[in-house]
Amino acid sequence: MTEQDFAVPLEAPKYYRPDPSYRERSWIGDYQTAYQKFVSDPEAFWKARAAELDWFEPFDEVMQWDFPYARWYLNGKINITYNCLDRHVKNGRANKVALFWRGEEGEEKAYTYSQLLRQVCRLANGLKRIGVKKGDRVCIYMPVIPEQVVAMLACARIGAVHSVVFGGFGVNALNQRIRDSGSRVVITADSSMRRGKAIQLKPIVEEAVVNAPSVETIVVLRRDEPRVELHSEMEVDFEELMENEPHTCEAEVMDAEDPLFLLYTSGTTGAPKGIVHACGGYAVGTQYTTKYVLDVKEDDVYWCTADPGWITGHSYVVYGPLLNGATVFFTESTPDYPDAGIWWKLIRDYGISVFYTAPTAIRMFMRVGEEWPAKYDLSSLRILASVGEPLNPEAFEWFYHHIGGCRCPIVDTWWQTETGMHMITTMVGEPMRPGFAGQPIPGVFADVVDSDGNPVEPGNGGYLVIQQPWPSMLRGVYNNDERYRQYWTTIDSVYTATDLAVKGHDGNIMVIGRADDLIIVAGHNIGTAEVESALVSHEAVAEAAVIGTPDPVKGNQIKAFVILRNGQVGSDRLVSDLRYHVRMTVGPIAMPNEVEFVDSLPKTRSGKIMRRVLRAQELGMDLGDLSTLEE
Ligand code: 6R9
Repeated sequence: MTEQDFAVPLEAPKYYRPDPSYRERSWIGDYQTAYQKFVSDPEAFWKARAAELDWFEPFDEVMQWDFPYARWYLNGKINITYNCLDRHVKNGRANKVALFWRGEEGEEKAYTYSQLLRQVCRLANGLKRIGVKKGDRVCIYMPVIPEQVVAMLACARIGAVHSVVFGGFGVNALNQRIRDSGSRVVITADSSMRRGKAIQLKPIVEEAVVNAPSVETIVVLRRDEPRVELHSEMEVDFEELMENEPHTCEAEVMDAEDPLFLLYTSGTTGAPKGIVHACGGYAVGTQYTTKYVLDVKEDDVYWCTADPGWITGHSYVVYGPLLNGATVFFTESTPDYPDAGIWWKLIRDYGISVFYTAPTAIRMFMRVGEEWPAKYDLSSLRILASVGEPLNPEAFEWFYHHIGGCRCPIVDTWWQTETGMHMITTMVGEPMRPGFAGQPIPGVFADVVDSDGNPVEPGNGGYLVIQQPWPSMLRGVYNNDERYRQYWTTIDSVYTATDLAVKGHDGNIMVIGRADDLIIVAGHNIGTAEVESALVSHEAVAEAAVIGTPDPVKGNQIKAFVILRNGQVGSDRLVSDLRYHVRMTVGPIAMPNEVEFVDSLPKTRSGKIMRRVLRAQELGMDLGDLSTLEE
């Protein structure tokens, strides 16, 4: 980051103001009033939010803070699936559509709340039958299909801790996540569909479980005809597992602090981190934000385009919307297949009213042109939302004009795998400032500070921090307490988000990007370390460093610098081999766009690669402080 990255744009702020009816009809009402009410009594605020859920046993205390460990809703007993399903079935939503799924070729599946509950119970019973117990970890590696959601909920039903791994990851990434979590069961499918082609997942799982001794059973959903064979002793058919199971399964009584799931996120160095979320606080945080930030109402048809394999999918495809009894639309199809009009066609055909997507998708659509959305009537849309990266002003304007018809508010939500729920945004109905995510939501104390933790003056930049615990905060990093403590000790006694941000004079916060070694490619967090270790695992490679370089659509793309082993010669062929190798080990999203062969890499005296130097060189920027450079 250079000085000019920190400058607040000089021109007078430009705001977009939604029609006042948005604020009048929103769940949150006036933002300032709601925020002040929260500040006047944070405990009462979070108590009231928890009261919007059903608890088997009430909690004694809202929060206990034993730095840096927080416990929320002490001794409260809850099951998130009871709140996502049974509660709605009992309260008049039994026949309301919970999930509406559409496949690439137009095939459809709908589950009402009562049907979804039955499916979840049957799979939950099946999992119990093969020995899955409360606290066991279950890895879910599936395409974006209803069974993926059913699998997550079935685990939560019986208190098993799910660890969903994005279906685009390759063998090594999957293996690492299965091993670290000690998963007993892997739930997968034979294949996933992408642009009319079936991508085989099962061979990846077969390879990933070699050398993962914790795995006892692989549950395989068979989609293709003829059905793939289940050869090993370990493999069980998904449908057979559910087949003769009863349609009811008592929801396991979970303590509010019991773990609900693990989700791996790429770290700066070494292995990905298993972020741990707890049952009670996560349920409260996602129910609250889906309702009050995305403003979901009874009649909405809600579509969040994220894969349930990422945190956005966990919180805002699955748990948050179902906790609110919403109708969730989702699809396996990619945004440009069979053509770049597919998403707009889906919005029209299904009457989507709340649409939540990512800047990278918006920029892709900007590039292909507004004639695509112009072909479809998008008047069902009521609210637009964005997540994953900074929503740059150009993308904001395009989204606002061409998708939202200059009518829909855009809710730009800043948050992280670790936060579990939205933290900073512009609430529905409030004036929107393009380029700025907005302000902390009621329930959250956040600020931009310098490295000593002092709030910066408006108009300046620094580190984005959260100053008080919140219910859906991570409870730990699996098997790595030291890493967990770092979040709270990097800057004294506050949670450091590792993002750089600027505080505007109007209180709005502009998030700039990561301060650590993560590259965000098309909204996916890629750890430099993961890609580098994949490259180095290739026989021709001695050393490697990767950096992000700007890409107009994906935000960033990956460039790799590679030192070859003696006797190896760089060639176009080797470049393709290396790209393919990364694709197979980490996954297609991590594939470098460019590979450059070099003789040396800039390093610190302690041997750490100075990626910022590579990046500065690549982008023709000032090299900055080189005092720690080795030579
Ligand atoms: C939810 C999610 C977290 C990182 C985060 C930041 C970036 C997310 C953003 C945003 C600017 C937004 N990020 N939302 N940057 N504006 N609205 O994406 O979680 O995958 O853990 O990524 O994404 O850099 O630190 P996760």
